[in-house]
Amino acid sequence: MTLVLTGLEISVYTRIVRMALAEKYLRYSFVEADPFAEAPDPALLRMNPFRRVPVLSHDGFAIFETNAILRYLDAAFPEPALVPHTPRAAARMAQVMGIVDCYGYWPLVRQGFSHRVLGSTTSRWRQRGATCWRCTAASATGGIRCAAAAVSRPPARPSQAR
Ligand SMILES: N[C@@H](CCC(=O)N[C@@H](CS)C(=O)NCC(=O)O)C(=O)O
Repeated sequence: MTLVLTGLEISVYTRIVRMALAEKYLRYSFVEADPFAEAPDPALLRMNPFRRVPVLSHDGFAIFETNAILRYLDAAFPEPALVPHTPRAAARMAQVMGIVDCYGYWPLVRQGFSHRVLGSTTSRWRQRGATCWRCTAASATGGIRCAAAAVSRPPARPSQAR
């Protein structure tokens, strides 16, 4: 059984799938792909024509869209179950996921996190040569990786963020 997760280290959607895989104690390989790169990643494009991460591949079966991946994982690896068993609880879970997906991601991550932590001034934050607010690494890759490390630590107060 082979599970391969293609994603970006700092991607919140990628993180969601990683959390589900961890909850189920599943071993997987992680392949880094940057959906924001100037030149489209051909491997990512082949798996997802919308060029977004994450993509999960299970024994050659590739699936994208985080919600679909989570549903697939829960069906293919039922224990422990991620979806509540009662219809109302399951519906509430789907509702919360929909709210976060539709109304939370863009303002919190793309307009908040990307701009305040990564310092983005363009829609594609790799273009602008990221400078990490924590270590002031100047290279784009270094900055992005440093910011990723910072995500798992207590957040800085807004006034400290660059
Ligand atoms: N609806 C997709 C959204 C995934 C998504 O937006 N991923 C971001 C990274 S967190 C991405 O790939 N963005 C590329 C872009 O916006 O061009 C899902 O649920 O998986």
